Amino acid sequence: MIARKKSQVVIVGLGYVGLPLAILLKKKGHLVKGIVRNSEKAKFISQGVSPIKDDLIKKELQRWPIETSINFNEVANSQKIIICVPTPVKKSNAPDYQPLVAACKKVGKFLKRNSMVVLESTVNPGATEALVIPILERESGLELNKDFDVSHCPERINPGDANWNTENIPRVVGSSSKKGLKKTIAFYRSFLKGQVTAMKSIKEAEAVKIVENCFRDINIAFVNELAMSFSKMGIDVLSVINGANTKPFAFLPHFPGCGVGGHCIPVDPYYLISYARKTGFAHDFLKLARKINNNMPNYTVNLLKEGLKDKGKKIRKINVAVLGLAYKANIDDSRESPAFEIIELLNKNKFKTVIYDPHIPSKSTAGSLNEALKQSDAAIIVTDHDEFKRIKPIDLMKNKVGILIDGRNCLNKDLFVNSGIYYRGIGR
Ligand code: SAJ
Repeated sequence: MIARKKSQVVIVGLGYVGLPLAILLKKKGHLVKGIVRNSEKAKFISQGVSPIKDDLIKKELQRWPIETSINFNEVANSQKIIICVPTPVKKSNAPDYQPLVAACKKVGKFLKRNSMVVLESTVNPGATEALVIPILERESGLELNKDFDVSHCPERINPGDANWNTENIPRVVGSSSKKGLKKTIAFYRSFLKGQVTAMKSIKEAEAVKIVENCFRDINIAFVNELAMSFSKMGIDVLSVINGANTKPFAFLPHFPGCGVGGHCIPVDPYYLISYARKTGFAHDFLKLARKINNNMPNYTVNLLKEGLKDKGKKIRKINVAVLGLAYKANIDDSRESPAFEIIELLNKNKFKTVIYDPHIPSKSTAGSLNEALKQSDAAIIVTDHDEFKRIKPIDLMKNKVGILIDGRNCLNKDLFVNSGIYYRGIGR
């Protein structure tokens, strides 16, 4: 039986979502073309050089290089176009759809009849129908559901996760028509191992992703508030959360920290807040959770100031080692990381900062942990990288670092307190 020639798939945006997706499709025998904004990045990816530091992606891309360019004309040679461009927020926390609008305009220009366009980027409920589809119709002169279909299959990539990946993460799909839904689900099921679930509409698929991440943000805010409250009661919040987690049902542990970073959790709630506002609804609870989480960098710096006061030290001429820039452990992604606000607050308070992140040497001002500690009187752990979890009291004592603020509660408090080091965690 002659194997059916797999049609070409174009992936617009080869970042932490689009690149693993392109590699997987190529591995499964699809003809794949990538489109990016930067010609140098296009050259590297075509040569099998990954712009993403992830070791697995690096290895796989070497084996399956993706032909990539900055031209959208490849859309004209493909019937499947998957859009994976960033959807950040502006300084005002309003959604920034500029990259998405630009991509849709260029896809529309080359869109052909019988095409399937899938949006994987995270957007607020209603955005695909209000923004993406009108641009595609206007630029292509084609008619939705007659000449082309549009679906939303929200990305669920978890950077740095060794267990869940593009191939096995379950997905949901919402489409502009029953025909489009059937086609899109069949396509995704042809290369994914994870379950693909049909939603009743595009809006439902958009809402699923936003709800997943709002759920996480409010639960983190809950434990951050507990941490600030229990700290005044002399209760170790980490021990209480772990105690509550012995309940085998109806409890999902989250952990307090010096802030909530990344391109998803601190961003996605604003998508829902801003869209709901347009429909006349105020998400007070989501806004309060964002306010609590956004205040954690300030709370963390105040713990340091309290420590200095307790030890009778003046703030002036105090050097602080800021350990970690990445928004979560063992990755090199610092988007929306609380580290930047902590550094800004330290500088505003006249502290001098020494920055070290083993995964982001380019933005570090010290070349090693010991070099950072040697120059410092105090240290704040912002990211629980494995290297920092191995810090021992002696590492601080030999460098005369007398104060440790553990912004990720990743060290054994008693070990440091019993060594005479002033230790404060978040809620312990
Ligand atoms: N954080 C806390 N306390 C927690 C969990 C996280 O303070 O209990 C902080 C982290 O330090 C980090 C931020 O929140 O700064 C985000 O952490 P995250 O583990 O949620 O990491 P992300 O942003 O990579 O989240 C992704 C999300 N995946 C997608 O959006 C597709 C999210 O939906 C997943 O729940 C999350 O991975 C996961 O479960 O690891």
